[in-house]
Amino acid sequence: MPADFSGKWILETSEKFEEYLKALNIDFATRKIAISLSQTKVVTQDGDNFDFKTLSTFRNYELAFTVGVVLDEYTKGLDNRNIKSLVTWDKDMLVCTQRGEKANRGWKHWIEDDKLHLELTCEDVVCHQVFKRKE
Ligand code: 1AG
Repeated sequence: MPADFSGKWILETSEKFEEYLKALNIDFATRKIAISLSQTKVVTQDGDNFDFKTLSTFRNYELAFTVGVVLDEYTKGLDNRNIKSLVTWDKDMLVCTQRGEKANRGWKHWIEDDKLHLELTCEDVVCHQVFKRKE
């Protein structure tokens, strides 16, 4: 059975998020808002087709992708960059490489003990977020 990411997840812990935002050149004021937010992930999964919605009171972000298919992603409302994203499986982990202006950019999602983990990487910064199931 492949990992099941679907459901509603709420942010529980976030490490190095502000450093990650800095690496993306997000300005001071926006960073202060962003780090104070509660984030919810709403994930739907149908085989290798995924839809990740990241919701907050400030901004929302949606990413729909198919594993193994390169996607032109525009990070609207985040750092507003155009990137080429490719998500692949590494065992039960979703691994995304985001090619563009920023070096070493990408993310990983995995499930461990019924928690959703997200590692966001940009340059030499790795941010680690953990989400717990909502209701
Ligand atoms: C992502 O996750 C990132 C989703 O692709 C959003 C999480 C963090 C924000 C990243 C960059 C922030 C840039 C500017 C800050 C402004 C607003 C913050 C709003 C945060 C809620 C949207 C990978 C995966 C699929 O879950 O998307």
